[in-house]
Amino acid sequence: MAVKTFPKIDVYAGAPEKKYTLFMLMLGFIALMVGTLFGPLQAFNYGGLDLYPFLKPVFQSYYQGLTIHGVLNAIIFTQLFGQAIMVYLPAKELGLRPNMTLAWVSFWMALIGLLIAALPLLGNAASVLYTFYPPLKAHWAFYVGAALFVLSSYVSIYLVLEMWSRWKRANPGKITPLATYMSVTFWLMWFLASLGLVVEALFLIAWSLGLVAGVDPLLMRTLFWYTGHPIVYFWLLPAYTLAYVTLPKLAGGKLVSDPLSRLVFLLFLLFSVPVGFHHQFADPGIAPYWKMIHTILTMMVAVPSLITAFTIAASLEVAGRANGGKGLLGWIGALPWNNPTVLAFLLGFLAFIPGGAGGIVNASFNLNQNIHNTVWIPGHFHLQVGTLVTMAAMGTAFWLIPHLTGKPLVARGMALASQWLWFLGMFIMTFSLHWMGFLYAVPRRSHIAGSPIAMEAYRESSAWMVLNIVSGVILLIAAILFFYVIYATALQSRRDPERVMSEVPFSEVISKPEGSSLALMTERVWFWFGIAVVLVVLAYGPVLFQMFTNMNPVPGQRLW
Ligand code: HEM
Ligand SMILES: [Cu+2]
Repeated sequence: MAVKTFPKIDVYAGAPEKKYTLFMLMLGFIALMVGTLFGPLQAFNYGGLDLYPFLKPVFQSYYQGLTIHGVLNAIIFTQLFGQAIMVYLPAKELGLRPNMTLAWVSFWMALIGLLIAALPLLGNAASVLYTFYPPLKAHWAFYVGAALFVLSSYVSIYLVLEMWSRWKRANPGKITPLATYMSVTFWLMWFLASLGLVVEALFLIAWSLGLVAGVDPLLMRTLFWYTGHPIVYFWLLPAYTLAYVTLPKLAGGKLVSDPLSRLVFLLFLLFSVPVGFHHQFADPGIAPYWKMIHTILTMMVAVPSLITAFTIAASLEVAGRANGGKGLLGWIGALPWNNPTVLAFLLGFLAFIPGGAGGIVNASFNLNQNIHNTVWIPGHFHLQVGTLVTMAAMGTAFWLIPHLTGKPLVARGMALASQWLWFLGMFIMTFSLHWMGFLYAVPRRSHIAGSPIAMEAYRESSAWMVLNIVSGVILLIAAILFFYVIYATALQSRRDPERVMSEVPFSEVISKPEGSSLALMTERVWFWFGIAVVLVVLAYGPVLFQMFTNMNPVPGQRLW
């Protein structure tokens, strides 16, 4: 393959959506890099090692760092990745261009919102963690910036629905192609899911500007978790989409079933939202009856992930056998483990098994009391978002950045090493956090290394603490390797002209949608969206009505 330097060619002239996708993606990775910076320091904290006094000139507290970590990693990075992938994939699949003016509007809304929110974050005026529960009260710019950032995703919803309807008009009676179907249901789910946060933001902005004297903490938490659970599916589904529509091909096989994959996304549309009380099992003012209903609905939303486990595993087995793997487990060894993208997904899904199991524990109403607000919880979700979602994004970057820019991946060995180390570090850290939370009730969100009393109280968990330090070191190295690889790839001046032309690696499927009654049923997207709305109204309506009609606003506090 010829690798030449083409300094003057505008490679994006014929494909402006590539530039948009690259910008969204790289902005997301910049957020991830800054947010991740604090990760190892937090792991050291839970190992009894306190490096925060050294940060003092710039960062004022553990909690300021933790807010930046949560906001940049879990809100900013994840959303930008979704806005990149879930617009670009349908565009390529349908062969259509999104409305580029609006695409750039969404980019600028995200960037400006991010910058507005960053000022109070960096100035220690919004150290309220990424859940920003009232009555903790941040600077207004934090809420306004965050709101603008989230509203940017509404433009993405429009972009995809508009491309979809353009395609439908040109292809009457045809079944929506798979990646587009996933993207459409994903964005509709997000629209429904985000409404809680939008309403909460109206309250918080009015409050932080002094227009109202107080807000009701219970109502705010309920609105927050209305969005707060489905937001994790908003993080997860781009990774699933990539696992369905690209991973089988990258691994050398085919997706086993297209209709079943649609069903998974339909189930997420239906059940992602009406489950938020599983974050409020310990809250007063919500009847146990309602908590039980949300428990059952939460178990329903585990089903599409179980189907995913089978579908992806079967597709990988097809790939392994196509590559010559024999016997019960031989196909596993025959997968292309030396492909950094495939490696990232394989390891990410491996972590997802204990991650999912822990999630079922969390959701099991009274079991939740054992682990609620302990470090078990960050142990759990670093397997999900910190490992699977993040590794899916990192792995995808390894082919997507070359695909978008025409620049070949540099330091492939480092890319592979970064994924092994990230997986290993996360595995060790989450293992120890789970046990520290479960066995010793070590609280999450606590600067324990800075408190001799806490260190004394949790002395018995010191063996697990050592593991946290080890994991922090490993993850720091993993992060340095990964960010080196992607910036060195994106910033080099070499371009490989053939790669600019390369296709998105869409998988072929074994069981096709044509002629499938399941696929036809799932195609009635607006009908199912209506059902999703009804479910939400049933699961939230009565409780929210009661809360809105019995508000107890309290004044804000700044305790930092
Ligand atoms: C180098 C990698 C990372 C390390 C070592 C790390 C470590 C930690 C630790 C120890 C905590 C618990 C802090 C506490 O409760 O006081 C935490 C919290 C958190 N992490 Fe990470 N993390 C890493 C990467 C990530 C990534 C990639 C994401 C998401 C994409 C993420 C999302 C979060 C979130 C949402 C919290 C909760 C913040 C809160 O409780 O307010 N982390 N992290
Ligand atoms: Cu949840």
